[in-house]
Amino acid sequence: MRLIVVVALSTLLGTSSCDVQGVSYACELDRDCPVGERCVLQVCSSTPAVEADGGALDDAGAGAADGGVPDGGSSPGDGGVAATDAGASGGDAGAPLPDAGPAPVCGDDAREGGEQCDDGNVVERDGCSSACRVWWDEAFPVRLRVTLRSPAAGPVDAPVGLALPTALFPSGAPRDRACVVASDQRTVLPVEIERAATATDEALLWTRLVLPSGDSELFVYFGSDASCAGSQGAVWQGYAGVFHFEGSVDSTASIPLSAAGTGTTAAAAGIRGAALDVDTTAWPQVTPPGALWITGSVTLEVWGRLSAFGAETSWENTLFQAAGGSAAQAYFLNIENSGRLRGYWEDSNFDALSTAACTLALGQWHHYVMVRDNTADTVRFYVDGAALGDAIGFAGPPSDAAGSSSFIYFGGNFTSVGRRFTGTLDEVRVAPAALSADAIAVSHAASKGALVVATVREPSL
Ligand SMILES: [Ca+2]
Ligand SMILES: [Ca+2]
Ligand SMILES: [Ca+2]
Repeated sequence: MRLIVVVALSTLLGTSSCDVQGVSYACELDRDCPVGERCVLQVCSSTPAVEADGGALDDAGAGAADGGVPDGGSSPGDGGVAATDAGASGGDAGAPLPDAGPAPVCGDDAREGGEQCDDGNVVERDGCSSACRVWWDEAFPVRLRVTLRSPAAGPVDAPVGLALPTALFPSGAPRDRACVVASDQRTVLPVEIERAATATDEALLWTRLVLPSGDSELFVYFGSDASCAGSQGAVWQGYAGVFHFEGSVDSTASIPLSAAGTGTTAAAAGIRGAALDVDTTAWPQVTPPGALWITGSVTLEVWGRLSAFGAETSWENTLFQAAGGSAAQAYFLNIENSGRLRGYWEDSNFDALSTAACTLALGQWHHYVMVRDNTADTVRFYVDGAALGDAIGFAGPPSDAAGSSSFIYFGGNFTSVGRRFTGTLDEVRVAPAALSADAIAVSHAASKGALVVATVREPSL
């Protein structure tokens, strides 16, 4: 019953900003909240009225919250919530008393009792759930609170990769669906399920948002039959092709991918999920190249892990080659044994090495990028999210459209065995635009899982 006094006093004081109906306030600790409220799931809440009477907490002493009014057990002054007085403490000597006050009603536009919010309705997905929780949709019993940390200096509209450990899924819940929701508990973000969780392995998801600089949060809801999948195009908007090499979802742009050469590519462990082992006899190709044949601005990205250095002394370790037939090459990128990236195209015959080199060692994953900016007339190279040397100017872009037998090779080279890539390739992307340095830093971090600094299951296990 003392708790009733707590609630009444809090109301009397009337100074709590948390008392504003339909609005909740973030907190880390109880001390961040007004008197009478506690920090529950990082939101100020008057939930302690319910916590009570286990009798172990606020009831122990003569705290100010008790108002000094002894509860003799005979007064009908219970203005509040029923059923909170069942505990042994607090001096309830007599028989249980009838609670005169009404139980909280969710949807009455008044925040009461344990309600985290009350927006005047019992509608889901509007920031305050049908159970008056700061929760997107009560149909989903579990969510993950994901804290992201962007390495970029400013906001970046970028795909963000998430990995959800199988152990976090509710028992028996579908593992092949999830909804990703922004921190406002309203905005549903695009989602692509790269790989559904299995009994023994994590789920891999991609979403897309304008990622602010520094820390931010998003939520992944799961445990329901409802599905938010099917918006892959939105996740990869602005890309001509994205290849995860993950079974049936190896290309988000539905670009047919096949093996070129005389051998076969083999599935392997990648920087994220599965990848492809390639060698001098087999590598993935796209034929015809379709939207991947780009003569304008372009960004080429690939994760590669060399298992053997190229056999030649120049032009080794091809990452991309867009060539073939009667068409001149639209782009070409390799990582030389020296650790320099080389870019090339025709007919203006651009051929340049990065002005700096990285340290290239066998067995290590690296993220290689070339950006051709046809507005600035420059080429920029990146390794592992950072610029490799200076921008390099060029005189003119490639001029040929794709020919009837043109192709895109990842790791392959049609002129020389010794120039091919031997190792593993993963997460290949081609965008018909000159992506910014920030976007490339985010892409690098997103693929290797480095954007996520914390994943908390709510409710906890
Ligand atoms: Ca209410
Ligand atoms: Ca609502
Ligand atoms: Ca992969």
